[in-house]
Amino acid sequence: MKRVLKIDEWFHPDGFPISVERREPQELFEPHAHEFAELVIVTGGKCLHVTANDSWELTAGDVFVIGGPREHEYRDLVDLRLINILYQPNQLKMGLMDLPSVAGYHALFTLEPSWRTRQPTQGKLHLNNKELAQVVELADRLEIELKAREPGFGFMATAAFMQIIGWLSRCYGRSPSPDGRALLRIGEAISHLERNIHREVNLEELASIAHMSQRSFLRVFQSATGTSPLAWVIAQRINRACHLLRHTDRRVTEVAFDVGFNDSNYFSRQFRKIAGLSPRDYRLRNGVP
Ligand code: RM4
Ligand code: NI
Repeated sequence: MKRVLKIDEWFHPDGFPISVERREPQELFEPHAHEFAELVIVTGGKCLHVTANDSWELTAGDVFVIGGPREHEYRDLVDLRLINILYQPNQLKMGLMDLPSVAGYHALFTLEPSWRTRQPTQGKLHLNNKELAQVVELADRLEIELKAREPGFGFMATAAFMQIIGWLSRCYGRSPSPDGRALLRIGEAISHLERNIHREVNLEELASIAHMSQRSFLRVFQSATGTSPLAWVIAQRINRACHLLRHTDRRVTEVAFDVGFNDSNYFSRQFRKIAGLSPRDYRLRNGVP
């Protein structure tokens, strides 16, 4: 059976969902998956990075995200040095604010971790020296907070992590690799969908933002996200609806309209399909009368 790195072995017992593991150098490590996600910043040396679907050479400046269940390993290590930032995506308490309008954010943090190959996937985000120095400095700050664990560390560490994510998302936009570009174009389309979540966006619009034909847009979108643009929009809207149902006392019909549906029966059907129960029951179950 393949090895899965466990949350309780790699995170502090206080449950804080971010942890930094420096590897200077990275030693040989058997193939493994994780119960958490892993943001990897390569600071020196080189190696072959092997995942279940593909393998590529790593050198200083390479940055990638491995989604938990995806297996990976490092081979042919030559003084490889890296910083692992381990995090539990669902436990993070950080407001993304306008970050989803940055295409690179989707490319690196939502698309890349689940990128289902058959697409070529050589070197995606690669930082130049200045960019690398900047992100290493932020990672140092994050690590200092996590080590000291003084009162307020959770806030400070989250802020440092947010800076890292924001900075890398911006860097991704300057990423010249063809693969990075493909993810980035889908990222642009997703940012557009997010900004216009309340209205109908048509395929023509999306394909033109991604600079692809409608057919290849659908194909690449599906392979990057595992779903169609329409299903993606509906899932986002239902997600927002869940939030409103839990945190406001807006009526179900109002919530439906708030998140961009114009038919509350259709909304309820879609809600049930995704959440497994009706909006009303969802609200009750979450303790809102
Ligand atoms: C290992 C290696 C793995 C990482 C663990 C936390 O040395 O870098 O990829 O998952 O550390
Ligand atoms: Ni790993």
